[in-house]
Amino acid sequence: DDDSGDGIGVATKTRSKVKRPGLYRVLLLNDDYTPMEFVIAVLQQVFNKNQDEAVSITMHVHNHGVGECGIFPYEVAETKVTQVMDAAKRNQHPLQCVMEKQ
Ligand code: NFA
Repeated sequence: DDDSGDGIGVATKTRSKVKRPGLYRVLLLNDDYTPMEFVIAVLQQVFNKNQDEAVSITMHVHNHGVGECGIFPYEVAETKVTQVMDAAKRNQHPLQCVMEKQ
């Protein structure tokens, strides 16, 4: 920057703008093998859904191929995706969980 105003300075520009994390939608993807009961349990344990909400989301994913579990700041979304993928791997289910910028 030309901070001194002498016309000399590298071409950089500092920004005072605050860095906000942005929101991410966490999605579950359907597959033919993961048991319904496992998906319902994951939705209750990772996404704090009650039984009715968990069943509703599970059936939506089952019938439509994809469904939303929630919308979170980047690091929260990333943690939840990891928790789902780790639980699926531990139990040898092919369940997939992804995040996308809102
Ligand atoms: N389609 C799976 C089955 O019929 C259930 C399922 C629902 C899997 C939602 C993944 C996500 N067992």
